[in-house]
Amino acid sequence: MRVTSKLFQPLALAAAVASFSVLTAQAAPKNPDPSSTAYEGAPSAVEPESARIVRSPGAPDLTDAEFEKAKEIYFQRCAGCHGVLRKGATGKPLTPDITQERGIDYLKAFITYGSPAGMPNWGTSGDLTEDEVELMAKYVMHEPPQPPEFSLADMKATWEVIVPPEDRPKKQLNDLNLKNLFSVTLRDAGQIALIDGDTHKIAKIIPTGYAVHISRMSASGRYLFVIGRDALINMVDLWMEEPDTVAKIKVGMEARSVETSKYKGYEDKFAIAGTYWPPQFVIMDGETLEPKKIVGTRGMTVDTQEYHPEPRVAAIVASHENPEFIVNVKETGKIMLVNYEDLDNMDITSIDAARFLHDGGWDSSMRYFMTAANQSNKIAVVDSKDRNLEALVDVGKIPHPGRGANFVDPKFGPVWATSHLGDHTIQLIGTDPDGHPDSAWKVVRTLDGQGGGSLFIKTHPKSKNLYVDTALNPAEAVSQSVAVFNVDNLEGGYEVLPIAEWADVGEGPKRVVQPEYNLAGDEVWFSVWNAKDQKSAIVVVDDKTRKLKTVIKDERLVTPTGKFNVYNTQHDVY
Ligand code: DHE
Repeated sequence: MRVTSKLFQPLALAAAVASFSVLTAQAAPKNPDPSSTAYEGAPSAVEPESARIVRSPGAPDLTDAEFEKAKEIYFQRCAGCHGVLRKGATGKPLTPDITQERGIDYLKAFITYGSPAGMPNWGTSGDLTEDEVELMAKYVMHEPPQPPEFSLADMKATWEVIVPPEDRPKKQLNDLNLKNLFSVTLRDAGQIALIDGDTHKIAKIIPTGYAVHISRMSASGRYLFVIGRDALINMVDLWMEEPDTVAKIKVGMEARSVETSKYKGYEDKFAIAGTYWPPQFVIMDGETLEPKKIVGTRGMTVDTQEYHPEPRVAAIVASHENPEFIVNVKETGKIMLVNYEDLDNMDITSIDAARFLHDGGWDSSMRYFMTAANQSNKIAVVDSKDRNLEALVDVGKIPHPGRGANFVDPKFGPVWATSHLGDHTIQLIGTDPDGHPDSAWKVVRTLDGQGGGSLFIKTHPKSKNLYVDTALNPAEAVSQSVAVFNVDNLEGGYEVLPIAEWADVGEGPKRVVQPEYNLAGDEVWFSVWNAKDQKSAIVVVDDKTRKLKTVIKDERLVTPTGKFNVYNTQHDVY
């Protein structure tokens, strides 16, 4: 096995040897020692790139070029769910012992058609060609290559302060209504669009990391933090005449989460980012992104207490009750309470929850962090005040709440709700142990939604509507519409809003994803997420009438997915 791309430099020799994958040239290797045959091809008249063959026992041979291409596709498309080391998380494990037993035809069919449990239909959607599907089926039968680590020095080498804090504005210099500004992920463009929530016009496009993922706000509402899947963080100053990046840093190879300190006295002081690879998180200066402290997450799993080499960092929230970040460690199923008062004598409390921790958000009191342990079909509830696990609540199949939705159930009082990737239900969990002790930390109600494949659910304190997307449902009619419930009449069922039809963007897969409210809570925005070379849009719905208000269309809106209203994100309103 040999890894040649710049990102994934040659591996630990031991790993290559252990894998028994041998990269050979067609000519005999000049050195028969297996540890070096893993890296060296013998001189040959044949163009080396085309001649090298990657071999793993039991897997179909691949040329070096094929292996490189498959590796690139894997890291772009598959690693997010199945893991860099392919040990599985949101997706199933894909280690050679399993994939070789399944066989090439089974793998090809699975990649082509997907599954109702959330595996995308890479073939029939047109994302991968037939040849690419076959290549990927062969690739996952090989030993996974392991990328290198990423140290403080590596981070510092990428760190850039473009405008130092002393040169930044002392007050807001633009006319934007910042509280109603939206940061919109333009996933495949590697950009965000700042969209004015009052005029529905794009105020600015800012280049960010590759396959940019989420935006989060600093406690003051001045700085916007954006993280790409390539672990590049852009820190945008919204006070500048034209908001722009004032600092950036790459914190690893692959990441999904960024957050900033929100505890009283620590506003805008620290930022934190968690990485999928390497499995670690880093605390940074909140004004410059200078990396201060890296903490690894490798360790034992919560249930079988086995060592896991790749426990990735999923959602991170900033506690309002203590000077802490709450960090979800996906594969070990542990939630870390990371105190940032003293980075040299760091106090980290590890809470045993369940595998595989993914996304989540606060209850309405902002004391309890409600987070999905998705493959365990549970919601873990962390009491951020008493700093312990309050409950583990059994829910439906593969909960995926985003940050969830808080509202008052007419019968059971304050609840937090999640939808599911693996089934059609929406479940409401009581969150008021003092006022409604009988309902607390129990599923008090189960609603039937449109179908599985739901990613996000949303309401607003001023709204009576609960919106549920079904972006990954295999049925077009379902993935292109949303269900909306009246929270005062939950037995009344749901209305379907044909969001993609309203967008009228023409051909394409057009998944409708992630409801997000404006500041006033009277508009809700949906992304109509089409393929990169097709038209996408944002559909704005009047929350009171549930009718179309406007469609934001602009050729710069390439693959919009997440939308983050500045005020709602800053204040955890959902
Ligand atoms: Fe996300 C949040 C991980 C695929 C859009 N996504 C998150 C969070 C994690 C995560 C850990 C929580 C961050 C936090 O709160 O700190 N997402 C992953 C994956 O591992 C996964 C499954 C596969 C991958 O390869 O990345 C994945 N995510 C997607 C998408 O395909 C989505 C739909 C489109 C996109 O832009 O890539 C997507 N993820 C989002 C959005 C949020 C998010 C919009 C934030 C929701 C919010 O309301 O806060």
